[in-house]
Amino acid sequence: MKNLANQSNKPANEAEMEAAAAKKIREVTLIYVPIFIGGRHRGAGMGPAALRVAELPEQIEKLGFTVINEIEISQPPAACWYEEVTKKSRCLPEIAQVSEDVARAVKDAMAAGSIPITIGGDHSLAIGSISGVSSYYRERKERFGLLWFDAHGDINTPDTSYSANLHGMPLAISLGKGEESLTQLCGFSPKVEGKRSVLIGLRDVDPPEKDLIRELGIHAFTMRDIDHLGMGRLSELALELVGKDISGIHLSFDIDVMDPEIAPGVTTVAPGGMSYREAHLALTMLAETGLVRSIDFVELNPARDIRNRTAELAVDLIKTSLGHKIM
Ligand SMILES: [Mn+2]
Repeated sequence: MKNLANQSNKPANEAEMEAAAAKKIREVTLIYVPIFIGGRHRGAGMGPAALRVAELPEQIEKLGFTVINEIEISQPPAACWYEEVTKKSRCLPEIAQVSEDVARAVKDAMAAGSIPITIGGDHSLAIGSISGVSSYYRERKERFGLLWFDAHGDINTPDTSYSANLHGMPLAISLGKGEESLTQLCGFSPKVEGKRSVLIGLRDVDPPEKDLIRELGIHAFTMRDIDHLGMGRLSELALELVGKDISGIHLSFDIDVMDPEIAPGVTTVAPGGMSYREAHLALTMLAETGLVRSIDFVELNPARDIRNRTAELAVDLIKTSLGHKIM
């Protein structure tokens, strides 16, 4: 005879998952930010166009979401980018301007009840998107966690950066370290705490970045950890570490975390990256929490891509982040 008690008592996490799915937001705002002045290759500016060629909005709608708005935030004239680098942060006022615009757009999209997906462009746009996300939760006296997929630490400061490129600094800035005009965006700092921040996929980290990761108490999983633990176990750990007392998770996904064999269309190539299956498993498990409330997808560089393959991969990964499943 069947155990009826077991049938009515679903495992707690399954019940929680169903509840999360029931209240799931079904609206998306796409915020295109074709910015390249935070990095060192113009091609990053073509990322949004390549994702539209790969039918990003249409694919999102096929999942049952409504794209309620598509916004483009353009970067100021890029004269700063051609000047000889004499400062510690290249194009600082220009990026501060873009960050302010991105922060406002992201916060407005969340307040309107949609999931903002900010499409890069280089990773400096996360300075703005995380500011917008953080302002949104701050006004509601709620907390959020940060999952940052990247081959690199992105946690340099003006004093440690070799290149002065701001796309190597957005995580540091979000945690309150760096140029004041950026850390103080929206009038407060830090935007997120180290203990609620998890880095995944690291394999190219500068020595001062390692020090700052430790100092700020950020949870960091390298490719070695992925190989050793497996992505399933690692994702469970990451989702525990990001916090229990949070209302949402911000996903900041740098496409260079993927192995360059399958994602050649990036600026800062680092061999030995995540496989197609590892990335989809991590993002599926993240989506199953029902907590994904805001997303960045950055650093696609179509000038380095092969037949838009990396853009198509990015569209697949965005769909999985929104909850697309095999079954
Ligand atoms: Mn990055």
